[in-house]
Amino acid sequence: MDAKYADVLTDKMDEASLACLEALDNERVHAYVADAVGLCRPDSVIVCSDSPQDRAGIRRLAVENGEEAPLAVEGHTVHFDGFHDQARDKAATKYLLPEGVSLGAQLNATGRDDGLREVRSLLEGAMEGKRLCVRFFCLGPTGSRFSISCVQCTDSAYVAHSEDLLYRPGYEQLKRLGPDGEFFRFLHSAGRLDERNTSADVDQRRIYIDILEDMVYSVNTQYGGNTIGLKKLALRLAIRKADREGWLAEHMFLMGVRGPRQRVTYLAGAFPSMCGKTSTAMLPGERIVGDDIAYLRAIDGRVRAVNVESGIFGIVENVNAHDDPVIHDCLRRPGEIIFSNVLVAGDRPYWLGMGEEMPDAGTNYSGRWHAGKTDSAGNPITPSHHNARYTIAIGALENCDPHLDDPDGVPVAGIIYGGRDSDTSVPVREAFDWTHGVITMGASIESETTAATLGSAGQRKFNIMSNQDFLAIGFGKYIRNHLDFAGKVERPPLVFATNYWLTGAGGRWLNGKLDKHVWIKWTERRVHGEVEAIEAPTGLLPIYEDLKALFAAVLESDYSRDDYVEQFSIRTAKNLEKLDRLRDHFSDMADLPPVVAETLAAQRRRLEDLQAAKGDLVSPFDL
Ligand code: SPV
Ligand code: MN
Repeated sequence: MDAKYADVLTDKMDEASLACLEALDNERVHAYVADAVGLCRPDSVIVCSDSPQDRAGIRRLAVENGEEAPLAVEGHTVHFDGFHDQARDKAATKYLLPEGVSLGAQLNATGRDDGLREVRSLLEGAMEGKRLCVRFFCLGPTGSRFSISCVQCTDSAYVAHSEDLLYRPGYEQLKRLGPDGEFFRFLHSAGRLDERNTSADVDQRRIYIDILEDMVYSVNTQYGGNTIGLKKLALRLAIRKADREGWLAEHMFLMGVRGPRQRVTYLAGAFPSMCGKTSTAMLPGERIVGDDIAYLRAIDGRVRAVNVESGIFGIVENVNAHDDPVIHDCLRRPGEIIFSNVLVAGDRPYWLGMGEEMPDAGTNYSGRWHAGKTDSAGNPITPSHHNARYTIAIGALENCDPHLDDPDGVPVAGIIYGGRDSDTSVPVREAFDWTHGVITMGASIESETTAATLGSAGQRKFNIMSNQDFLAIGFGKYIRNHLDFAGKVERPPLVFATNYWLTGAGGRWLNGKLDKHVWIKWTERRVHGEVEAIEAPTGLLPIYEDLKALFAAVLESDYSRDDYVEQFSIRTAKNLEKLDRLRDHFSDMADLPPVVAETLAAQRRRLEDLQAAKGDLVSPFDL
């Protein structure tokens, strides 16, 4: 190691850590760690390899630091984030733009020089009295064309521990890459801690993404979505890399769906946060590859995809034995699990919708909690936070797909776009073709907001491919990349749109939570051309008899004709209103190809013709 880095580092770490760092023949890694240490001034530094001992050390440190506390079941711990630090902070997340670069008006950005000065001054001395952990991970399977190496420096052992569960170890991978190996970098400090060990200065929370250096800074926050660098922060960097290299980095689950004759068909699905993405990926009897982020590449004429992660940072609310049996079972067994922002009583975790009675007192994200406790504005404090989560390795699930770590990924036969839409779209439909699907389904996802980000829930917002929060390139360019992607393969995946959230009169849900399993099975049958469909203005709809047969086979339930008509009637007026809203959504996007406007205009004509002929609500039997 060059003397100028060794000077900064030698006094801070033991011989094992120093040797671990020196064994990486990559000057940029040394420079990065030395810069982080010089800036944040930790008391000590620990450098972790992929060894089980080093990983166990991080787990112990999280408890010693008081960032996690053991629970009654072996391997389970709980972590709390601060009261005002419970979700992704979109307003404080900004791209640092070099002079002369623009990402379009929609992206939250600030000048690079000023931004760096600001965030680095917040990080200055932020680790005094603390230990900095240096960790190496790999996005995607190791030893694969999908792999991206990452180096994380954080003063939070909770963050480092979470990453251990969520990502593949990457020390050996980076070592193999040699002196020129490229990597993403993350520097995080929880900042000054209060008496509960949570970030004290959340009003000074900053998450800044330096696109020039593939580096992310995060300070004065602990919530995973703001701090687990490899998650959405890396996704932002990966979207830029994918744009440069001609592949796609997506906010998608990946799952293998079983069909007749032992067949397994792989589907990817993009849903905004809290819209049923994880529970779809974990449907009982199917096989999960991933629940949150996927990279898709055209390889030998086919779309192949990997799970970028190897664990799940999932929402625990409403996980119960009836609706999500696979994960519910896993959350009760001994094994490594971090629960965050749940209610803890008698060393047991409790969450809303778990199907058990809640204790009326315990510890939660507000500290000591009792039923009826209110916040400073007089609003009730829920026992567990709506965005409370669990962190596990996917391998802990009984239905983990055997190809999880396959360096070539899995072949993707269908892509599903989901959203939270109470009044417009049918529960499932198929696009006429790739272009129709990308434009009217993926790029047009409109979803009601949830507790996964700060701000009020329940407002209708567009969310391009469910990836809009993370887009680091112009929206128009991103949509164009999707359209062009089909040209790289012989047969693009079929495209579907689902909506689990449709309501009828009086706001009543039209579907049960398990119905999604039928929609997913229907898409699998369509991929193989085994069921026919009905042509509607917005896409292809299932035929009643096929759904009836699937409801009987999958859920052992009777699907009535009335339910079908109510759920699959085309709401022409509502769909036309959505097209009006879409006009604004697309209006200020630069770089959109003309096919976008043409496709939307054709959809409008079809809807207007149907409305003129048959009215505002048209039964699928009248199409
Ligand atoms: C999401 O909100 O989409 C998540 C969790 O998957 S976070 O890490 O906050 O992005
Ligand atoms: Mn997500």
